[in-house]
Amino acid sequence: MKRILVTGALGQIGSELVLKLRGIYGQNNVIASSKGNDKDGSKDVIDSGPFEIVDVLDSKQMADVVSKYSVDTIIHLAAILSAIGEGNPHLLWDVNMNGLYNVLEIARERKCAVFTPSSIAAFGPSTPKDLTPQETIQRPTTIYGVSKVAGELLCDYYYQRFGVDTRGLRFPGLISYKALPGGGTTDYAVHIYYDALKSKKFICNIKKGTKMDMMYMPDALEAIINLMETEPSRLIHRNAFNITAMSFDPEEIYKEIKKHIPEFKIVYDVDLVKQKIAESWPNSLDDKDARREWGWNPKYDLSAMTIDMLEKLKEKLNIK
Ligand code: AKB
Repeated sequence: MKRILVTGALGQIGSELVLKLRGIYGQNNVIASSKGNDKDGSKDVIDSGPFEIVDVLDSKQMADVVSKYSVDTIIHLAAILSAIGEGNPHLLWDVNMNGLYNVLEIARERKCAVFTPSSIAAFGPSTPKDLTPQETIQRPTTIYGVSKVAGELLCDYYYQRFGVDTRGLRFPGLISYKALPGGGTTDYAVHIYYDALKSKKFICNIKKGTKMDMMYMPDALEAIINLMETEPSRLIHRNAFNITAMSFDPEEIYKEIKKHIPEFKIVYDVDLVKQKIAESWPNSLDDKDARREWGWNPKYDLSAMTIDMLEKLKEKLNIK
């Protein structure tokens, strides 16, 4: 990776990834792009290096930016998440599939490498739930999951048919303090930290006992960079590596936060759409292929993440 274009650069992952990439590859070698420039917390991304307005559905606009900066790698993060997608499946299909198709076509023409996130959503109710294998049944029941499976296959196809260097990871729920997640099912695991600090009470929209895989953002950023820097001959599962760092249900994260904020309370008001999605996903993934093929090794478990999240959020929210 020498000249990197990041789409969706003001989102939950992008707003942290761009700054990290600029620190490693040089400020002017990482081009942040987004459909708009008015998201909270986006100032440091926009001010610290090149920023371009790019709608991933406008292939000419994207191709112009790729040639203007001689981009060799596209990290394609612009996408709609699971819960929002169930509210507007047509929009999700358009953005997630046509956006990816445009990225792959530009990558084919201009010989770029491509990173695309997949998700635990690529699995469904008939997938083995515990230690879900790398290769197993994938029959998702959400439009987001359908787009993720199709995306994994499309990226494999572009590698096999056209030699595009496509790579990807099946991310679990990502927890971070900089930008809020944008409408996923796992978002509760971010909001719980904000509410623990702000009001000491959290209304949880996912049922007790519903386990999902999760990861702290610093590990997710390392994963993207390590995967993209791996010698290609080592990669067997290019576009769909299972990765996880922890698996918990709402009670477990609540109890972990309560160790630091004893007066913290949780109540449940389950969102039926999100609950159905959560129940269709695995409890925990088996990520041994990622560990073997490119050295995946997360640093944060639930306890280490909670200490760091509370410390960083207190600073951000100016809470003593
Ligand atoms: C979501 O909940 O939709 C995402 C994901 C697991 O892909 N965080």
